[in-house]
Amino acid sequence: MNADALQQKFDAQIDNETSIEPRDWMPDDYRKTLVRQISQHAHSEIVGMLPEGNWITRAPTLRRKAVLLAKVQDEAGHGLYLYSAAETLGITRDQMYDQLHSGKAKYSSIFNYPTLTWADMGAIGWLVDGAAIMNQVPLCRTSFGPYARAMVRVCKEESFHQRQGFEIMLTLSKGTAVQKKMAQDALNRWWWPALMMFGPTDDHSPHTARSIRWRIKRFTNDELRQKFIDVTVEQAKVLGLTVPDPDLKWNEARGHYDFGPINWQEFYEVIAGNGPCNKERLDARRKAWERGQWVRDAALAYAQKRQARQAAKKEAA
Ligand code: FAQ
Repeated sequence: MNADALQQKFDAQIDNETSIEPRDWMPDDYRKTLVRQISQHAHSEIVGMLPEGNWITRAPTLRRKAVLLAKVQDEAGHGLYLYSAAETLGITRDQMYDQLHSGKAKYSSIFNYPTLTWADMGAIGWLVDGAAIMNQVPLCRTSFGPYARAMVRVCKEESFHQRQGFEIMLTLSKGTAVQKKMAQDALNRWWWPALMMFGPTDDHSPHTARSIRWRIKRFTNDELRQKFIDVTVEQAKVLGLTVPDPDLKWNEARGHYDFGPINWQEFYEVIAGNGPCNKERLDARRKAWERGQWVRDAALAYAQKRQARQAAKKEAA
């Protein structure tokens, strides 16, 4: 097939909602966009283990510890599915790690904020996983098959994560005055960064229009942010907590909540590497990579030994 015919076939697949699979022809920019988004998504899952990992040894009860441990472990699994999905596009895992460790690849801005109290575990599950679900449920229908399939399982697990966070917030907000204050303080600190997770406003988002055309993204950043606000404000009412936005107001005509200005300067500072914990997060990942060298060496040596043994057996047979 010539280039035009290949392009036409690809366009028809997109228009007919037939998923694009790794061996299908695809435009270079489509491949690059997916490698960028999927690898950054994978990095977010892996770096995202750090803020909560910080609380595993300090969880208030054995039940909370077991649940948090399972959640953090799930995030590792999500990272691995996503790295595998990205690998089908021709990039290697080592290349992706290198991009993360060298600071070239981004990961979600949200994971550059510190987790100061136990209530932050509640706020992360409720708000951060809640925002992740809002963004990822539409990705179950993204046009690239391996990414869409990975998202189905990820979303099921995220839904458990969101509920465990909400349950922590509910327990604290129905607890003592000090516990309720702790929950409110966590909401105050995580609310605005959670809204930033959806990315820049549509008029400042260089990738959205094309990603929507290719059906990689099904909704724009602003559409998803608005959906999240509409759902989450109602949940805050159930908790009896106050969303830290004096401009928040139901707009009958729009059928949505109006909300106050987001501090985009803060967002751009964080994604440029200057957030409160960027350095700490990257240092932790780099250190883990260096300290894991012996494990990778041992696994490789074992695989080579096994391969040699099997080859010798075959030869003898
Ligand atoms: N943080 O033109 P757009 C989770 C970058 S998973 C950092 O709008 P796009 C689970 C963007 O990459 C959370 N950078 O870009 C969990 C681009 O930079 P580039 C992660 C951001 O791709 C919970 C530039 O700004 N989820 O939380 C952010 O069309 C708890 C221009 O932006 C995903 O990755 C940001 N918030 O839309 C784990 C979902 N926003 O690449 C542990 C998949 C934007 O040109 C614990 N990704 N940027 O250098 C997406 O849906 C999209 O990539 C967006 C951005 C919506 C994030």
